Amino acid sequence: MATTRTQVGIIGAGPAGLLLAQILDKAGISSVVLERRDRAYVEGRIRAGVLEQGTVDLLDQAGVGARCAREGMVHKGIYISIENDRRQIDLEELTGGKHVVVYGQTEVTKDLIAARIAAGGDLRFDCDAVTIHDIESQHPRLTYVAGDESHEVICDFIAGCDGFHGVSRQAIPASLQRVYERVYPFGWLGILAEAPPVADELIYARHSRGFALYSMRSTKIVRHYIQCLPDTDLEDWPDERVWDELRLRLPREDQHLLKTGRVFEKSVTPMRSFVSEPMRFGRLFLAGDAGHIVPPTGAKGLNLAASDVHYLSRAFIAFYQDNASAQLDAYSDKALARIWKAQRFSWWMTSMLHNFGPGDDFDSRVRGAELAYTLSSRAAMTALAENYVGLPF
Ligand code: RFL
Ligand code: PHB
Repeated sequence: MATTRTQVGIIGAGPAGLLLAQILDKAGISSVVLERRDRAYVEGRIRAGVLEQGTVDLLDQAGVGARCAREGMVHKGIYISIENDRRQIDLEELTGGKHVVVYGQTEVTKDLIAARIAAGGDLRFDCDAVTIHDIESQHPRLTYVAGDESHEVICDFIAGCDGFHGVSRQAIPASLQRVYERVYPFGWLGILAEAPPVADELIYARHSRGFALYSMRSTKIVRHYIQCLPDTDLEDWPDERVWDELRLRLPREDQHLLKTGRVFEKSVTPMRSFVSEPMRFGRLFLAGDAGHIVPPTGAKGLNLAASDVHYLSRAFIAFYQDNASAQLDAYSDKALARIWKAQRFSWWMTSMLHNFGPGDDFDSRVRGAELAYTLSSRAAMTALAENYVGLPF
């Protein structure tokens, strides 16, 4: 068995794990990142697209913000459409100058991996059967298998950054865990395609046929989504059918602007809200999707991973620099306070914008009225804008 010693053992090389390793490294704290998949898989995974300013600032502070600053697209507003009629929410005007940046999570991940490798960081791909041991002791351990060899990493702390399907959350005894969950009766069918964006900003569309979102990755690549059934078979959705549906749900004035193009990715994402409390057990700390999931309507998942990492990295730095563990003790409560606000916002956006299907007539009218009210009231629009650009860390 090959043994390594480190200060923080990190499970998962998604944005949470990589960013944590990068920030700790800047503060002189050692870490080992163990990732189940190979590098190409991790770098190819298509996910989020909207970064809050706080996330962009954190990437900057971690020394990985340069490409995002060059290539990221600043979005000063969003459009919301109701049955083909669109309205603008001017984020900058409503929030006193704040905006979001459209820059793919795939690119964030590539930038972080390149930075970890350039810094000589210990980042290990293809780690099978990662297992957590002795989390209630002073020296928890991680074991895993790579090729034919067994490995062991002895740490001071473990950061569980292994996403919703990882092993970290399962290491917390069920009797000490409280889970809050809502599964929605729909998913999103998403495409990436070679086509110009429909509009200058993202369009969130409520429509009787179902929700649609018109997003982008660059001036040449679009990322569009349509609401679908959670068990949708992609075989039933040839590209033409997706484009037709996207056109029908667009604001009237934009319908002639929808350009089709080669679709090079198509997938279905189920929608859920999920929180597991607390986010700490012994010397194990959860961060990102390992502890919580939001439906993507509010664009909050990646940004929450970033705010968790901000709190957790500060707590580790206080521990190693000042021998103070108060911030580690406060981590779970502090992170959860922000997580629940983002949960509320994501649930609210999801409920106002989606079609919940038959048998829901009263609630559907109330949600429609809520959206119409939100768009008619400066106070309500300000609340939406404030949450969309991101609450402070
Ligand atoms: P990740 O990205 O899932 O990374 C976890 C990593 O852990 C690895 N892993 C393991 N490694 C070792 N051993 C094991 N047993 C392991 N099990 C898992 C995995 O391979 C992976 O590399 O979690 P992290 O780092 O917490 O990051 C969270 C974000 O990825 C997620 O919240 C966002 O993608 C959510 N999200 C969005 N967030 C936003 O902020 N803005 C958006 O616009 C946005 N849009 C989206 C989204 C998520 C989507 N999908 C596909 C769920 C749009 C979609 C469609
Ligand atoms: C995306 O571009 O993938 C995206 C944008 C906004 C969202 C969710 C996803 O709310």
